[in-house]
Amino acid sequence: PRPFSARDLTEAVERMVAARRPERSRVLVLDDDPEAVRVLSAALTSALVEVVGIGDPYRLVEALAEHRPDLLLLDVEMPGPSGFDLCRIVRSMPEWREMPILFITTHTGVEFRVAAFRSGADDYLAKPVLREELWARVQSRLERTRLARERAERDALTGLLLRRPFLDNLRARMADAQRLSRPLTLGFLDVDHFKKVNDTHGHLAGDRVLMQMGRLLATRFRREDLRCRWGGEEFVVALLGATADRARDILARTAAELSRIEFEGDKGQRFRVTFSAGLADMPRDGADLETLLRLADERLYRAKVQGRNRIEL
Ligand code: GH3
Ligand code: MG
Ligand code: MG
Ligand code: MG
Ligand code: MG
Repeated sequence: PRPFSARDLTEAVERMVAARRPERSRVLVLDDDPEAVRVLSAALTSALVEVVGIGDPYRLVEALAEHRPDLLLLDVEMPGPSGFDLCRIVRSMPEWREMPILFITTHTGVEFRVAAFRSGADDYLAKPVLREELWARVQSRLERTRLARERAERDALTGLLLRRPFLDNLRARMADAQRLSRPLTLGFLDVDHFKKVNDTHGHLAGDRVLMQMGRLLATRFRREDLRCRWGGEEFVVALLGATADRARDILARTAAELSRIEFEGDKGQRFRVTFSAGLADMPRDGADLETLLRLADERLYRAKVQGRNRIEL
C-alpha cells in the first residue's frame, strides 16, 4: 500500500475542517436542586447540545454573560428571587429578549401558566420532566432559533451573507488557510453600469439582476466558499484553496454565464449585464484581511478604468 504522506494528512485535516459541524447549541439550566440540574443535563447533553448547570439564582445574569446560552431552562421555586422575577429581569435585557426560556415547575395550574407567560417565558415543563418531551421541546426551540439567526445573517434580496457575518466567517477561513498553507482568493465584484440599468429598465429589473447575481454566486464555486452582498451591486467572494490565477478562470466562467442571460426591462426590452472584478490572494498578497480587501478593491477600480467586463489581479 501507498505510504501515508504529509499530503494525505493535510487533505484529511482539510476534510475535517470543511465538514466541521455547526457549533453545539448551549443550554443554561438554573435550578436550586442539584439533582434536577443533573437529570436535565443528562437528558439534553449530546453531540449537538452542551449543557451548563447552575444552582444559585443570583448568578444567572453573570452566567448568561459568561456562557452565552441559546436557551434557558429555569426553575420557578427557588430561595430568593422566583423564576418569574428572573425571567422578567432577563427579558428586560435587550441582548436576551429573543432567547427561548422554558420554565421547569411543580405547579401547572392556570394562575401559574398565566404568570409564566406574563413574565416572558416561551413554554413550561412539569416536574418530573419526561425525558422525551424535554428533548423534543428544547430541540424544536433551538432549531427555530438557529434558522432565525441564519436568516438574520443573510441579505433578503440575494440570499447571500451580509457583510458582518461574512467577515467573521472569512477571518476563520483565512486562519485555516494559513495553518494549512493553502491559498485563498478574495474577489470584489461590481455590476457594470448598474445605475444605467435602473434608469433605463427600471428598479425592479435592477433587482432581478441582483437576484440573478445572487443565484449565480450561490450555486457556482465550491460549497464551502463564501459569498457576500457587500452592498448595492457589489459582491465579495472568498474562494478557498484557489490562487488568484485559478480564481480568475472560475470567475471568468461565471462572467460568461451571466453575459448569456437575457433580462427583461419594465417595458419588455431585453438587455444583458456584465460585471468587473478585482482579486487578491494569500499568500501572494499577504495574509491580512484589510490588505486583501484593499488590494481587491483597487484592482476592481483598475478593471473599471480599463473598460469594465474584466477581471484584474
Ligand atoms: P460602474 O460600472 O462604475 O460600477 O457604474 P455603476 O452605475 O454600476 O455604479 P454606481 O455606483 O454609480 O451605481 C450603483 C447603483 O446601484 C446606484 C444604486 O441606485 C443602485 N442600487 C444599489 N442597491 C440597489 C438595489 O438593491 N436595487 C437596485 N435596483 N438598485 C440598487
Ligand atoms: Mg426549586
Ligand atoms: Mg458600485
Ligand atoms: Mg460605483
Ligand atoms: Mg457598478
